[in-house]
This record gives sequence, C-alpha cells and structure tokens, in this order.
Amino acid sequence: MAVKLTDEELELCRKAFNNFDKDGSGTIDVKELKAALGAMNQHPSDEELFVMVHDVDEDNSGEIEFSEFCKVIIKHRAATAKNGEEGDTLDAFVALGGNPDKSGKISTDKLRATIKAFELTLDIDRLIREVDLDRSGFVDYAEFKAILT
Ligand SMILES: [Ca+2]
Ligand SMILES: [Ca+2]
Repeated sequence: MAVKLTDEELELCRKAFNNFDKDGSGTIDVKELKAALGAMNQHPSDEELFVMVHDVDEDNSGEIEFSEFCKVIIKHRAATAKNGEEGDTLDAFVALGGNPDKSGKISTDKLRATIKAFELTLDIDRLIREVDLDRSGFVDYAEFKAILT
C-alpha cells in the first residue's frame, strides 16, 4: 500500500510512535503497545494485543516498526473519516438505546432507520442479516461494531 504522508502527518506519526516506543528501540513491542493503550484507558486482552500487532506487522518481526505504525495511523484516519472512531461507535450505540458500558441491545429497526438517515453507503439489510443470526431483531455492541467496521 502506497501511503503518502505530508510533513505534518509524518510528524504526528513520529510523536505518537515515540509515545509508544518507551525504550527508544525504534520498534513497538506488545508490552509497549499495552502500556500506551492503557494510558488511553484502553485495556485489550493479550490475545487482542497479539492480533493488533500481527495485523500491522508486515515483516513478521513481532514488533511494529515506524513505517508499519504510520500505515496504521493512516488507515485508522481513513476509517475514522468513514465510520467514526470507537468512541463514536459507542456514542451511536448509546444513542440507539444501548448502554455506555457496551451492554444492552439495540433494535435493528432503529439501526436500519439511522443508517439510512445518514445515507451511509452500507448494505444495512444484508449486514443486519449477517450479524443478527437468530433474527431476534436486536444487536449487541459487538455485533453493532461489526456492522460499522
Ligand atoms: Ca521499543
Ligand atoms: Ca515488523
């Protein structure tokens, strides 16, 4: 993937990277990732952390190099522009009747109406069918997130 970064973006990446790379080794390992996410009040499990690193780690070094890190930032930015961040996902979930702690369920009817109101380019009917396997007419947070990402 060819990623073009402006000087500004490059600086942003560098700053963020240095935040993660506590020992200044030039790479981010799982421990550093965990600590950095923890500082942002995010506490993924070890398994999730592994998946995150693995997703990013193109050369399979087991650590995230700067170039790999930049790609994530850019990818994340693109995803944010399209779907909103995790916080926005949660806000939307809550707005649709879920709970802020990610418990509860929201009605797929409401969801469908909202997606259509925002004119998002999603085949929402198909997505709901895929996610709401038991046809309960409700989706929980994990399912909701799956729809949006
Ligand atoms: Ca490091
Ligand atoms: Ca790597």
